[in-house]
Amino acid sequence: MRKNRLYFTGLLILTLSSCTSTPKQQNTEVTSNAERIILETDIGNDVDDALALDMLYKYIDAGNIDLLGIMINKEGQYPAEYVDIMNTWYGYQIPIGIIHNGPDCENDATNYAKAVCLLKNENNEPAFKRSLKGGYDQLPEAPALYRKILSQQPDSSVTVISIGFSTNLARLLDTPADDISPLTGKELVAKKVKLLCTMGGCFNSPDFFEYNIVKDIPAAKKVFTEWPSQVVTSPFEVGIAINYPVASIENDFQWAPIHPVVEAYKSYNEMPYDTPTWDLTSALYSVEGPSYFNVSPAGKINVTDKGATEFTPDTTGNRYYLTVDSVQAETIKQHFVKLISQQPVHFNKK
Ligand SMILES: [Ca+2]
Repeated sequence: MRKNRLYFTGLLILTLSSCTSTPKQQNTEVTSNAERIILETDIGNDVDDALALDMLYKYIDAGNIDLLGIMINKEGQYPAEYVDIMNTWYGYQIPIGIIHNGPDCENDATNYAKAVCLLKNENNEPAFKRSLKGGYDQLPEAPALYRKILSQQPDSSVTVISIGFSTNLARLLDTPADDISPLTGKELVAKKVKLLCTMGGCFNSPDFFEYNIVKDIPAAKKVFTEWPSQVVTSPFEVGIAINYPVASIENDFQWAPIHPVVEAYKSYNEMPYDTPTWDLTSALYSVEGPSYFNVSPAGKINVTDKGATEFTPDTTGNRYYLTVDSVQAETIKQHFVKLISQQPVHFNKK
């Protein structure tokens, strides 16, 4: 397995684009009860980000969420270009924020985002349509886009799903008041965000240093300590207990001549392989709530200098982590397969 999701002490162990109608502005379609979501992702590193993003488009399709923005914390052209492909393929135009001078992760895994972007059809044309006209490095940086989006939302209404590094979130907290908002980043988050749900950490072994934490330890320390809202994290041990089955990838997508998540999956690792659902579990909790999981008592989460995560129960704390038993894991797996293998609302074979 190529995943670099887990570190032990000091050592890494761990167009065919035939589907889309004209991209739509989702805001015209969501219900008033839709959860307001911003995704923070290192898409292009591990393929679970692509699966999690698929889930969010399906939740938009169902009217469950309003996806306000997709913030990327993996640097480079291809993560943003892949998100543009995903937006286009699923028929939505979600604003994209990018990162400059982020953690170095280019060689941590096969960059499936790049692989999908470079795919060609039988006419040697790009296999998937884009909506943007290139210039992916000119997209707004995530902290600025967060400020713009958050300032326009009702108070205590936004959920941030963070399934990558904490870099953008830490930078957001440090932003000063500006023309967009008289509030600092931390004040803006305190006013507008009701929940941060992360995929990160590990609570069943003190010697495990989980990838999302260890790639930017200072940022993770800052976010787990200073982020004003409630924080719920789905740790390493949850996602690795729930494997998305390769049988679904091979059999459940026959309705799509070519699919940007299936192509990502096939390029990420040597087929056939099942894949842990780390990032999917965070998306699930954020949108559908705690019923699929066991939730820890209230407490505090400390990130150590080496990148371990320590939980201390504290009735005055507002940090929580998730666990699952084997029955819950199976139920969640079946739910993921059903959700991800369904056709998008805007899928069009023509
Ligand atoms: Ca991720």
